[in-house]
Amino acid sequence: MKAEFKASEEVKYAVSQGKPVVALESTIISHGMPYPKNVETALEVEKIIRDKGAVPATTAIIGGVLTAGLSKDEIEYLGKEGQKVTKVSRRDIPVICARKMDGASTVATTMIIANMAGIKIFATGGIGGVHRGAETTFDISADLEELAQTPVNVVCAGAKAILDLPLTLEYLETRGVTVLGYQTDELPAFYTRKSGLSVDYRVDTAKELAQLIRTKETLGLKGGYLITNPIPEEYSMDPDVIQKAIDQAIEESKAQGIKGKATTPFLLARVAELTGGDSLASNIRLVYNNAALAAEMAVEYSNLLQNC
Ligand code: PSU
Ligand code: MN
Repeated sequence: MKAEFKASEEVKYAVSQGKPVVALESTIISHGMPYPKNVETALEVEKIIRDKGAVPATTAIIGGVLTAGLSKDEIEYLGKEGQKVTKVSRRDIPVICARKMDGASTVATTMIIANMAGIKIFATGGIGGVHRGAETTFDISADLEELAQTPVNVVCAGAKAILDLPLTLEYLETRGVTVLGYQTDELPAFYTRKSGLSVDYRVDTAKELAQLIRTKETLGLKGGYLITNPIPEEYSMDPDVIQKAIDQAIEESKAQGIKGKATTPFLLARVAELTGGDSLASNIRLVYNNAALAAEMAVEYSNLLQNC
């Protein structure tokens, strides 16, 4: 075992027995939501996963160790520190580990940690993608590259319209990432159920999602699926309200010269402010919804393992 990697006893045992496990990221806690809602949400997500019969494995870098399965105290710490914790994507990992620092895991880093732990399914809110204006800024999230190479399957609510959604889909296609829609033909756009864009394949049951994962594994194909799960109707937002807030946040980020890894956290925080907390409430609900689907998939996936 690598000195820079650790799974909690509970996670290690569950994986070794082929029991259902769901990985969770921590940048959503430290950089994606304000304290204390972030901590409340992270703990509730773990509970939802347990209630469905799976083991949650929230991930982060703690004192230079890539960790799968955080304690309550560690989650509380990351939530309180917020933006002071380093946001760690793939390129940051070796330096943060070597310097024995703490770090919050993005989708890309969570996939890497989950893979080391043997976890196949991961639930989050939204993934990073191709930013608007990427044709000049080259701002494309490392999350997309990770989906192309690391065999962890990510359940999300689509991508926020802070991104260029058509370009994000094009990029995923080029890199061989299959985009699935859970009970939908249309790519969900995070706060809203619709984007006007199509997913690659619609899948109606958690059982079929688990089967698709197994088939990809037996074929020996690299990377994970992106499973998009629309926000429940009752929590979705007015598309005009959210679009206006996003447009304004992007204008402000340009005016203030926000760049690189600061861009996504800046836009997330500004959109939440501009919508007066409404977007945060939706954000929390869609994360719960994704956690529940991921747990159902993990249970189905575990059943497939036991039967073969
Ligand atoms: N999108 C969201 N919420 C988030 C993020 C993205 O709607 O919390 C976070 C995730 O951790 C994601 C990261 O992996 O931002 C992407 O950052 P970047 O665009 O810098 O790769
Ligand atoms: Mn970026």
